[in-house]
Amino acid sequence: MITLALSKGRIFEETLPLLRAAGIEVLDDPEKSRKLILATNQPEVRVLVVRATDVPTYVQYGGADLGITGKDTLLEHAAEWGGSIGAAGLYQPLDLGIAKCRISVAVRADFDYASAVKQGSRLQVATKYVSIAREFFAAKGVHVDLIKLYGSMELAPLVGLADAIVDLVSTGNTLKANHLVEVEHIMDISSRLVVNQAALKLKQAPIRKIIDAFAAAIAK
Ligand code: PRT
Ligand code: MG
Repeated sequence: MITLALSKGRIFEETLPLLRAAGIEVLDDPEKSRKLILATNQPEVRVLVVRATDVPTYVQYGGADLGITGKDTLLEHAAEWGGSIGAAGLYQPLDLGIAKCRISVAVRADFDYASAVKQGSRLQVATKYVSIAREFFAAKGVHVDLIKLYGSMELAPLVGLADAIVDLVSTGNTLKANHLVEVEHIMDISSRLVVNQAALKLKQAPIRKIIDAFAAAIAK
């Protein structure tokens, strides 16, 4: 059996065409079904529906052989393992180029970020991406207090919880709707295929087949 961990929503939707290219059709719609293990047209392939942030954990511990996860999530997970995905027993063979966005610093439109940085002020920064944020501001030499949040980061500057946020931005509509502006582009994000290193050895042929089919599909 080959088990693939996916999160609902954009990653699931954007993975379906890649699965199809590998000859795999998922037989249930995770938005409609309450099942957490979805069968596919291939009796030897199944899909687990997990929280986006849990995908690397499932793959690391062998609950799934493969998974698809955002670079954001992967970097934060790797940071818990000394910054290396290899140390977490993960192998990252492919950038799938799906669920693209960027990770940015944003502030209230009336906050003078440039002056605050220039003056060497200590910034309060709210984020789910504590490792990415810590590394970014350390490299810039900006002193920050990081405030860990699990969602709706955009709210923090509006209620005085933080001066700035580090969050994912795609269209920019969420920032705009909350009167926030992007002041730094930290990095581009896309989703990656991750594979359990031990599974790759034990189930080499079927896993390679999936990796190769995904690679061929994204090269088109
Ligand atoms: O929702 P849950 O807490 O379970 O987990 P999650 O939010 O991590 O999952 P999900 O499915 O929302 O996101 C999974 C992955 O999709 C992320 O890890 C990213 O790699 C990728 N992705 C791509 C995005 C976005 N684009 C995105 N725009 N993830 C989140 N957003 C959010 C962003 O956080 C912000 O709140 O959308 C909002 C901004 O969108 P715009 O278009 O208004 O700029
Ligand atoms: Mg979400």
